[in-house]
Amino acid sequence: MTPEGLVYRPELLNEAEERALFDELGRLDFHEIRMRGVVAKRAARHFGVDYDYERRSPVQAAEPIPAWLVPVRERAAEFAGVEAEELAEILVQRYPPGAQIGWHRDAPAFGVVVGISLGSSARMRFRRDKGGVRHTFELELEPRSGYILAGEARTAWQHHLLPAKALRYSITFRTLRRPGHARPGLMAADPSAALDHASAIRGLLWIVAGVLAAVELLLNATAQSYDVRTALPARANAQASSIVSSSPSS
Ligand SMILES: O=C(O)CCC(=O)C(=O)O
Repeated sequence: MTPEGLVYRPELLNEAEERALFDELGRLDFHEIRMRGVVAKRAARHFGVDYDYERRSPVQAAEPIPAWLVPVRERAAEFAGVEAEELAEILVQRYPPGAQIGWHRDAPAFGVVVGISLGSSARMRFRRDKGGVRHTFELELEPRSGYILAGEARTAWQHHLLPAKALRYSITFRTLRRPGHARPGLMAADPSAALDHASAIRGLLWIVAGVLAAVELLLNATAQSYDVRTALPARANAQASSIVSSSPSS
């Protein structure tokens, strides 16, 4: 089952473009990725918007996009049908042999994801549980290829990459799910925003239901200890009725 919203395009870049990018990437100073105290084998660099791996959230004001990435972002934007500026977050990752990325969905603050692969090919796996059934899908990310994660591929499916066999680089562009950063048409086509609102409302309803249930329990407990008609404690009411029943009838 192919995830809805997943688009794959081989040869998004040509070989000359890949070679030029490889030179730039070879000069780039990559930063370590640390999650819960563990340093990942792959390394990263963020442009446009920074990212906090511990909190899984974007942080504004990262380094500006370098000139050599501008045409690549334009190509990615053209591929995804968005304006280049909408691809506000750019993540460049270096996967040495053996480096991988675990199962995850991209942070909800991001919208559409466009990925570009360079160097070694990589196997990207998808999984989703629906109606008690596990669905899976696999995609070979060839060098110079591009992919889009939108719709369910972005929100309902998780993905991960198997360990790289040789050096691989990926450049990932992401829109931000904030008004003014994503085109209205794209936001409408991406159901993940609506899904997030729906789950927030569902969560709120569960809290309200919980509070109501607690109030009902409290009222029941109060009604059991007190005679609601006389507001006397139940024991006092029992004593009162036994006094009434034991008194001689006239
Ligand atoms: O390297 C890739 O193409 C995938 C990157 C990815 O899944 C991520 O950074 O969330």
